[in-house]
Amino acid sequence: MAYFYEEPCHTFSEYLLVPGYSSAECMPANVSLQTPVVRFKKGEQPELSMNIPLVSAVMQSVSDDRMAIALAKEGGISFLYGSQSIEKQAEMVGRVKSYKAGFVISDSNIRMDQTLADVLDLKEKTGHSTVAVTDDGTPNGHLLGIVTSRDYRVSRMSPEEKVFTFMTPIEKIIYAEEGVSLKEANNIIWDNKLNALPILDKDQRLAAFVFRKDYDSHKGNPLELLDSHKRYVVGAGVNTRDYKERIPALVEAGADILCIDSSEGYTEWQKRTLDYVRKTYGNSVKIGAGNVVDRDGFRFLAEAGADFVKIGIGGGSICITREAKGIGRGQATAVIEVAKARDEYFEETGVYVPICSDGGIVYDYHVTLALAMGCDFCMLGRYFARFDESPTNKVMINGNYMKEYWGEGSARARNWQRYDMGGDKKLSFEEGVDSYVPYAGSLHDNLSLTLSKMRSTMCNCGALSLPELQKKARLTLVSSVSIVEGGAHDVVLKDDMHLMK
Ligand code: RVP
Repeated sequence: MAYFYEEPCHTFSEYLLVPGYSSAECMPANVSLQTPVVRFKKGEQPELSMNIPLVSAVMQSVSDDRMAIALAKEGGISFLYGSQSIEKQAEMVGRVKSYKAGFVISDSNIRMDQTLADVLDLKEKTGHSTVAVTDDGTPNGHLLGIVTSRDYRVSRMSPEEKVFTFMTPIEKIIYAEEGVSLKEANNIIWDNKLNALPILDKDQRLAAFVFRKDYDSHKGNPLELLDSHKRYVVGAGVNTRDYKERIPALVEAGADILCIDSSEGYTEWQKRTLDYVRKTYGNSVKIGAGNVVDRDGFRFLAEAGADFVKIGIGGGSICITREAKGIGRGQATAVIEVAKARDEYFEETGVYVPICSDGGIVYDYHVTLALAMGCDFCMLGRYFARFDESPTNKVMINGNYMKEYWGEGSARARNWQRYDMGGDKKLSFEEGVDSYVPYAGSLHDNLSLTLSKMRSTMCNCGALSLPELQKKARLTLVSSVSIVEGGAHDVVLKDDMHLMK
């Protein structure tokens, strides 16, 4: 007879934290959000940790190189999506690893024979007012001039006016040569009262810009996550099919950590992939596996050598796996059980295998709940998809800005390997949807707010670190009636007054 669980499974919204004693030193400024990413032995330090417990999802609509750089600046890690060719994914890794903080590849470029109308279009599209004029209109062409908003007056000029008639030509531009340090570049900017300094290679090709505003923001990223060569840390998703080709290419490109991306991780395919990594690279290549939702799944992957184990089936905002296949488990219940299994494994073996709660984060406090329930970090898709830095289009719908967001199991992503258990490549049903999420602005602004809420909640629980939170947290299930009590109730919200007319 089938096994029946005695209790129903639960989601994050069914729990609350009950505050504990906070001493005077329990202030948000004193809270550390540092967390391990890879397995380590008792008494030793993990080889890779993060400064904030957040990673971005292995999804086309979430994690590309731009997102990876933005998140590493804040102290977290992006896992670049694997549903693309090996070459393209390795190039993305390469772009993150070769990115030099403060040196920005120009994203607004134009040719001399284009027009003022083209400049204005470009400005509208990128939101940037410094446009590089290169011989071929590419970011690395020969630099011939620069156009900023000080070079033209829309009211006095024809939109057909050619760029070369009003650009500031290269002879009048102050630039620096490749190899200059960020400090030197900023001194040039400062001494010459510039807003942007072009960096040229020895053939006078544009390599990058250094912007005055970026210098300030760079100084404002005390938690940025760097490797031993001061490059940003980046992750990459892999699958259980082409791993023998993909993994070497990603490792070669410099990926710091890999993650097997699958909706169902308790499989022989994952063990084979982990075996391959250990046989080929020993412990030098770090790789997480998943997803699982129970003790058995965790133990299987921990014993197979996973560096971290990812939890969650069917809880993602764009995920319809539960509807399509009838598999899954409430995310809170899954995290609680796997966290117990992780602790039990640690007791038995002296090896700590970090766990990641993947999907289903709706409110900022859900992250703190997941951490209190025992996970070491959370993976989020919808959350990051809303920001400027996500790879998708920003579109206006009914007067509101939205960003596109689609699941890896949707027809749009066509990432069938993830759902295909080794059989027919062309599965005929979808496990994800194509959707919009409300546009929310920059990653930095939103994340700062989320993190400050988390630190504040931790203080309410008397915890200054994540291990302390996990020890001290007291969680309670809430009844459906008390959920109503938790929102604004029995008042008429001013925004809803029109409903009373
Ligand atoms: P969310 O943060 O709730 O948007 O969930 C993101 C997670 O959803 C991903 O990390 C992944 O585990 C899962 N996902 C991605 N695509 C799909 C799908 O198409 N079903 N699910």
